[in-house]
Amino acid sequence: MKVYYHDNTVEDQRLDHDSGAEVPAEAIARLGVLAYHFSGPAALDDVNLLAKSRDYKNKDVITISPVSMGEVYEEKVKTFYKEHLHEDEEIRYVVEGEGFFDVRDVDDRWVRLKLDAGDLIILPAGIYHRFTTTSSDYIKAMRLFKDEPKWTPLPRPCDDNKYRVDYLQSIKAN
Ligand code: KMT
Ligand code: NI
Repeated sequence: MKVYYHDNTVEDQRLDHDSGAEVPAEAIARLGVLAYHFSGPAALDDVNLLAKSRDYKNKDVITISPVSMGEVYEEKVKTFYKEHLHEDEEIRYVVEGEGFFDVRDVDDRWVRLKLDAGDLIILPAGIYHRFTTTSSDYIKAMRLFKDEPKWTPLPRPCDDNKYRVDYLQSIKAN
């Protein structure tokens, strides 16, 4: 997983937007973001174990591409890229293809995580983030969720949201 500061230019969201400044793994961990890589024959078992250990019971697989989505693809990709938070963890495992997750750091800078096949990310509840496909326009991702998924995206600003407040509190000591 490659992690770097976004260059903050607004042209095509699917380009790399690599500012050239890498972000170390510790900095990501301080934001409460967890990153793993599971590949090889036991990869799915490893994903299932992790899901089980965090009490995740359900999953689905989504393919985001012009071929699978047809004409709503462009619209969907724009929606995923709107800054938001969730009141629950967001776990994503990349089965095939690639994608970018952008998360806000403590100074409100965009940190871009490039996920390739085998990469798994856990975004904590309350973190502002967004997602986009890359210029390859293809990702097949597993989405893991608990019994009752609360994946409604709450658009920024929602700074008074309890999960936002709790999240900021939780990373304070880091
Ligand atoms: C999200 O919350 O932005 C998504 O689930 C993106 C699609 S999964 C790669
Ligand atoms: Ni999200």
